[in-house]
Amino acid sequence: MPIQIIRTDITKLNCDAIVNAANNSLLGGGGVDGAIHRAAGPNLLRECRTLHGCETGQAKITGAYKLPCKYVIHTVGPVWRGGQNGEKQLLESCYRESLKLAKKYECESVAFPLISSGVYGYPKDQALKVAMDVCSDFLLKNDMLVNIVIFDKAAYQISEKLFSDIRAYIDDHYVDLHTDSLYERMLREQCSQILEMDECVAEFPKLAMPLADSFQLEDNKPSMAAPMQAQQLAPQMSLDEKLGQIDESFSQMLLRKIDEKGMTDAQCYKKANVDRKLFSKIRSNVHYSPSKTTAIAFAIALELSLEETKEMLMKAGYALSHSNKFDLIIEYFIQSGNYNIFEINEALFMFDQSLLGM
Ligand code: AR6
Repeated sequence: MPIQIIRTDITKLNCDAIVNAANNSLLGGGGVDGAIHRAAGPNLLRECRTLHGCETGQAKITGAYKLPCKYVIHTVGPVWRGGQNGEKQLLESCYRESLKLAKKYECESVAFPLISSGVYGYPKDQALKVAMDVCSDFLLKNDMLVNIVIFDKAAYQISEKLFSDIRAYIDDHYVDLHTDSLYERMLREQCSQILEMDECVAEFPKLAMPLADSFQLEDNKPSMAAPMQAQQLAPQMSLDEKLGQIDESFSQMLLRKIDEKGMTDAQCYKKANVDRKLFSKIRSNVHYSPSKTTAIAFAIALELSLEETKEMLMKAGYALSHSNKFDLIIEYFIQSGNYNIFEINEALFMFDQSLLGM
């Protein structure tokens, strides 16, 4: 199952376990710890007293009392002291140990705050990267829905360079749209070719027909590769004939590409941040219509070029346009050869767009 980045108050989440960014005493404090204890009520503190604290990088589990979840996993993140004092390893351990406990208690869903990134001062972008890396690693071998909760977006930034590169890409291509986009140019060129051909047929029908004939196959069916003008000139096909020529579907293309790339199904859907059940539905239904975010997630997992991505999207009935930020961000990442879905999702999140996968 996939990772979701969500912006909410973790105490409101109705998943199997939420993780608390606690301190070594496990006896409560400020930040998310304070919020969890307030929402759970005094019985949580009573149980925490029986645990006799917790080492940094380790985790312990309790009931959730008045919280909507079933369990609270308490973990103690490192205090940031410049990054050269084992902070990263300790923070990784917090996520790993918490996930281990969640698995042991058969949790199907878990939610993490960005541990250490508040009072303990761990830089938020680096804290998020650690969370993403450890959780995605865990999900390669385990099934669980992992929520990473970002509480205060204002304080959280993806790297400034990435942010400004994406910003610049969006700005450049919005300009494109207002002047002369590739799509508009192609459309105009095609229209003028058809117009030219129509005029030609009207004025010199005998000259035009051999050209059209050269694109005919037996039974008067036009070749799929024949240019549009010739298809226009071919005799009308019946609906049955047209349906007989139906193109490869999204699902068929996806499975073909998985084979071509030498991936297993699991490698692909995990890399796409897509749920196993959803993948099975796509696999078993040739005509499955995925959401646009799911279709793009697969294109990213398969590391398709921009052209291939567009082809795959078209099969699901979608396009990438230059008139919305979401599409431009996707295009930016593909053009830069960056197929890290979690980084793409961080960027989409920063620009208030829907995330990939699921
Ligand atoms: N829901 C989700 N995330 C939250 C919430 C919430 N309700 N409240 C805060 N955050 P912090 P730490 C985010 O300071 O850095 C406590 O006093 C917050 O924006 O809670 O690990 C403990 O007792 C930040 O990104 O935890 C320890 O003494 C993240 O949660 C110490 O703080 C973690 O911030 C632990 O410090």
